[in-house]
Formats: sequence, C-alpha cells, structure tokens
Amino acid sequence: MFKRVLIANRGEIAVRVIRACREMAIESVTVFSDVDRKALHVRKADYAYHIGPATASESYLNVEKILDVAHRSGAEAVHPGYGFLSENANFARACRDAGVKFVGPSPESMEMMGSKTRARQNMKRAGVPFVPGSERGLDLDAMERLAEQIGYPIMLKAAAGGGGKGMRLVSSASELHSAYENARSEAQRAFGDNEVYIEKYIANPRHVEMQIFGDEHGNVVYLGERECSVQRRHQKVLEESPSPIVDDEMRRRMGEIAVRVGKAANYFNAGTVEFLVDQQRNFYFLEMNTRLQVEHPVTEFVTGLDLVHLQMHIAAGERLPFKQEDISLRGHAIECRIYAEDPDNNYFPSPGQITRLISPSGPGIRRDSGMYEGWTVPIEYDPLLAKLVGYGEDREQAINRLLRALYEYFVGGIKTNVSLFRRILKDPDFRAGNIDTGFLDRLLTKPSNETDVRRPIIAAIGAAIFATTEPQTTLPGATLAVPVNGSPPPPEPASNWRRTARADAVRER
Ligand code: MV4
Repeated sequence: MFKRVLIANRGEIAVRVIRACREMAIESVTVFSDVDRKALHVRKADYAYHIGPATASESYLNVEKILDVAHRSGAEAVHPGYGFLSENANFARACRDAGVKFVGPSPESMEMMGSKTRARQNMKRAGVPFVPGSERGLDLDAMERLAEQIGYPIMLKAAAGGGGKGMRLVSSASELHSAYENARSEAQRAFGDNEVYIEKYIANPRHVEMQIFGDEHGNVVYLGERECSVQRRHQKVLEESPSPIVDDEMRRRMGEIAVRVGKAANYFNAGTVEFLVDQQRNFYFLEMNTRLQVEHPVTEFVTGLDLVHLQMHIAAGERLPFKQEDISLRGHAIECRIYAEDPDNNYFPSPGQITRLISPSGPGIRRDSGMYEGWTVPIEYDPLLAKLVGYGEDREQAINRLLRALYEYFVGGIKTNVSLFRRILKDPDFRAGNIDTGFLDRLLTKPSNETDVRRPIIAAIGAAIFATTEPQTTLPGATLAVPVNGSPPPPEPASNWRRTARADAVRER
C-alpha cells in the first residue's frame, strides 16, 4: 500500500479522502490556493502545500504545479476527488509519465467516455441499450433525414458535452435548422469541438445511475443504483439508494449492462454508468462518469463498503476483494447536498463567514463537511458546503432521521439551502417516490411556509433571542459578582438545557 498520497482537491471531498488515508495509515498531502489557507482540508491533512492564486487554472487545475508537489512531497499516488482534474485524461497520462499512480481509471477509458459519440459507438458494439439516435456527428442533411425517421421531438447534443451543456430540444422540423446552427456554435465555443449528434427525446425521464468498480485484472462488479432525479438546472440536490422504482430484477439487468459498459471500456477503479429511465421504466445508457462521485456515501451506506479504501487498494494493483454474489444491499440512504446559496434569492450563491455552526449527528446520520465555525466560504469555487446523509432500515426511516437531523442543523452568517430539504422530505410526491427530473422545479413553483410573509419578522425575533442566549457567556453554577451596595444577588443563570431549548424553539421549523 502507498505510504503517502497527494489529494488534488479541496473542501469536503479532500477531507473525505484524508479520513480514508488516516484509517489506512497513509500520510495525506494536500494543496491549497490563496483563499484556502484556512480551509478544513489544510488543517486536517498531514502536509499542505500552497500552489497559487484562487483561479483554478493557476492552482487546483494546474497539472505542473500538482505534479511538482507530488515530487517534492514524495507522494506515490494522486487522488483527484471529483471535479477539477478528476476526469482529465491528459492529467492521468501526465501522472503515468511522471511515475505517480493516478487513483482512478486509465487515460484511455477516460478518453472513450469523454466523447459521447465515441462512447455510443463502443456501446453499440458491446450491445448496450442507448437512447435511439446517431452514433456520430451529422451534417444538417443527414440530421433532417434521421430526425424524420426517429420522429419529433428530438434532442441535439454536443459530442464533447455532458451534464446538460450544449443540448437543444427540437419540437418540429421547422426548428431543426436554426437549433442545429446554434448547437454547433455553442459547442465550438464551450468545448472547442462542434460535433453534434441526435437523440430521440425522452419526456420527463428519471436519472438513475449504477455504481461500478473494476480492478486492474479485468474484474468488474456493480454496487447498486442511485436515484438522482431531484435536481435543478443539471445540479443534483438530493440522491438516494436504492431508487424507489428499481426492483431486484431491474437492478440485476441494469447492473449487468453497467458491467458490460465497464468491460467494453477496460475500466478499472470507481465509475458510474448513467441511465435515463422513461415512464415505462425502460432504461437507456446516457454517459459514464469516470470518477468517484459526490453522492458515493449513499452507496457506502447500503453496501457497507468504503469506496475510497477500495479505490486505494485497486490503485495499488490489488484484486477486488469480493465477487458480485458477495454484494448485498441493506436499508436505504438519502443524501442532501448542503449548498451556500440563498433560497430567497433564486438559490444564488451566498458566500461569507460562518459565524455560528450547530451540526447534527445521532442514529443513522453521516455528515461529510468542509466547513467549520469561523471559516469564510470563498466565492471562487463550488458552493457545496457539506453532505448530510441519512440511513434507515427502509426509506421512511431514512427520511424521518434526515428530517430530524435537518432540524438540528444551524448554519449562521451565510444563507444555505437547508430549508429546501425540509420541503422536499415532507412533500407527499417525494414520500411516495414519485420523482422525475422535473420534480424539483414543480415543487419550487408551489407555495410553501418558506414564502410566508411573516417569515422575516419571525426570523428577526428569533435572531434577537438567539443572539442573547447563544453563545453562553456564564458558566453553569457560577454566581455573578454581588454588587457592594447590598442589592439582592442576580437570579441564577438559566441552565444549559433551558438555553438550548429556547434557542431551538425560536429557530425556523
Ligand atoms: C436527455 C433528456 C431527454 N431525452 N436526452 C441532461 C443532462 C445530460 N447528461 C442529459 N440530459 C438529458 N438528456 C434525451 N434523449 C433529458 C435530459 C435531462 C436530464 C437528464 C438527467 C438528469 C437531469 C436532467 C434534467 C433535464 C433534462
């Protein structure tokens, strides 16, 4: 096993990987930019190196600087986390050339999945069902003919795209020409590649993804699915495992197809195969993510595995320590992504100093966080602060534990989306498992307690009481100085319990 690993990331995922390193007696090396000097990952790591200004291209995305730290620190491997360099095949290749092990798949696998048309060609050969359409970029003539054949509405997608960038919905033949020109120029600007292909449009799909894991000896297994339909503007908000619509039989079919995808890509380490699921529960390969994902904790809960430990063992050349039949799923896990964003201002990013932080815990709760009281959330990066994950024997227990934990959560000084999860988890459609990729937009157009006009007044009263009762300034049992003029001693300070109960009572519900 490695003795020292460089973590080329920041925030909660860097902390997550540091924790795994500590458990495995691996020394952790981290990097930080100017605005991250006081970040939690810097405090928790064994070593931390300054790599430059806040601008990611000059710090967390800078291959030379990251590899320079790997050499100077003596790290034998690099864990990329998610985002930043995690899906950059050139970085994985540069690591290989520099003799530093990349904790992830091969650059060749990453390249295959980086182009959606290349992925579709390979999946066709491997017999994987994907959304009907073209396997390569088309010119306008060919596009018009295929669109007629498939039938409108259709979607145009950029081959180099992903995560919703460079997509166009086309409802009729008359719209195709201009949509095609727009999609091409947008793709050229965004990705430096104007290849555009066509897919049949799936209305109100669900987004379900399958976790896979491969070793460097050709073995690939699946570790169950995650339901990721609760999203807004292609940003996931809440994920769960298992999916409420996937039964054992569908899981086995989807899992076997995901393994076929992995094998067709000579895939190793952690990967995720994304599917679109239509209203008849047909599912289609969409794309593959060649990294550990934000939402991996829900899979860890239901499988009982530690995916980061597993990543390290696989990167060290070991074989998968289990076979498919050894994997069993138990219970239900749901993850809430806590973002620094303002629910009253269209979920706009809300950076700033965290002046007060009260964090939940208790039965079935896991919190992966990159924040602490007193820390200032920088504006330069993704506003994800923490992930709150609830586990239960069944979905209802997971929901109830999460709701309880969300009521315990208090983040002061900045705005967060904590209140949004209280709405989602109480929503009858959500509780019934009736969710698709349009669920959250529909929920946000419904009126809620959160838009009550009395809210600012209630909040102001609550804040005033909170400010005078928290934090505690007098030790319990301590008597205040008795004035010399002989007036009666001041009343006993309220007990800790009473202060806390008062503070709780005035916080928004
Ligand atoms: C689609 C689709 C409907 N039909 N493709 C959006 C993100 C990108 N990875 C794929 N996306 C979609 N592709 C066809 N042929 C609907 C979406 C889509 C979506 C997919 C997954 C998760 C959330 C989504 C939200 C809106 C649209």
